[in-house]
Amino acid sequence: EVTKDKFGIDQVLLRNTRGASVRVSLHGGQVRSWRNERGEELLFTSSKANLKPPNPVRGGIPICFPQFGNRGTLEQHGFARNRIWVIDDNPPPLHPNESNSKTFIDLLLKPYEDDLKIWPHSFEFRLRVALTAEGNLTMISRVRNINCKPFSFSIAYHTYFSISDISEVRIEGLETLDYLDNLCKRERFTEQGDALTFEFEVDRVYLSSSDVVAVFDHEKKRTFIIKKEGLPDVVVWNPWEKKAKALADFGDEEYKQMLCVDGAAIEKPITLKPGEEWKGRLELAVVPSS
Ligand code: TA6
Repeated sequence: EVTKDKFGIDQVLLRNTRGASVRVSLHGGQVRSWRNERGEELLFTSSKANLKPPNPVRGGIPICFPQFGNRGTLEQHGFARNRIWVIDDNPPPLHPNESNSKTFIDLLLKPYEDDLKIWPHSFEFRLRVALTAEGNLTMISRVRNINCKPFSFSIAYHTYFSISDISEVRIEGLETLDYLDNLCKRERFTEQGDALTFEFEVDRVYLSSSDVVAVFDHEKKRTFIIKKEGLPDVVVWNPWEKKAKALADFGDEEYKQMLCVDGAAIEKPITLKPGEEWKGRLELAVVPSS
């Protein structure tokens, strides 16, 4: 159902028959909450997050579009996460197997005048957020070039997973991949052969990853499974202590309870000719693990 948050911004609550839920804000088209059927929150949001538009909200799943990072004239990670989206009442149909979820909401972002001044491309960004019967969260993005000259964009679903202890987490599915290290001028390195664990700040873009990545939370005995289509790269970020302290909207100790693992298309920006549409899909599941 649709309610308003304390700033009067619409938010949509999706709930399935088993009691799992997803809450999406029209501020940024941002998933703010994903809970399992026991009501446990699966996404991290900082206790110091600034929820007031147009601030980016530290947590949930901000959508980085049309750029990732802060190169050029656009704001950090682009404008999409800072703008008010609208509910899309008559979206063009997705092909059949995408509409299998009963509970979903379709959101739409069109360019704001001010954004057209710095990013002069007439696009439509349609986002379907769905909750499956099993409690999985799926996000389907469709970006279309309405009728202007070709444009390119990068995109990332900046997913803040809630974890029990960053030192008890490992990621499988990124072994042996090349990655760009944001902490070393985006230089290219190659991941060694076993699972990724964390003892310090990590800020990397893994390239051409497989379409499934697993994040094992040892203490909570559960694993996040990330399935993606059209999103070749995976961002992995934990600020660790020093960077977290330097961020105003990040509690000093909170870095221990979060990890960003983002389905993304960054290394090779996507180019759309007039009338062309790109589709990217992310499905998040959480399964018990020994
Ligand atoms: O790689 C992820 C990253 O680019 C980090 O460098 C850090 O800036 C993070 O995104 C968070 O960005 P934000 O603008 O949300 O503070």
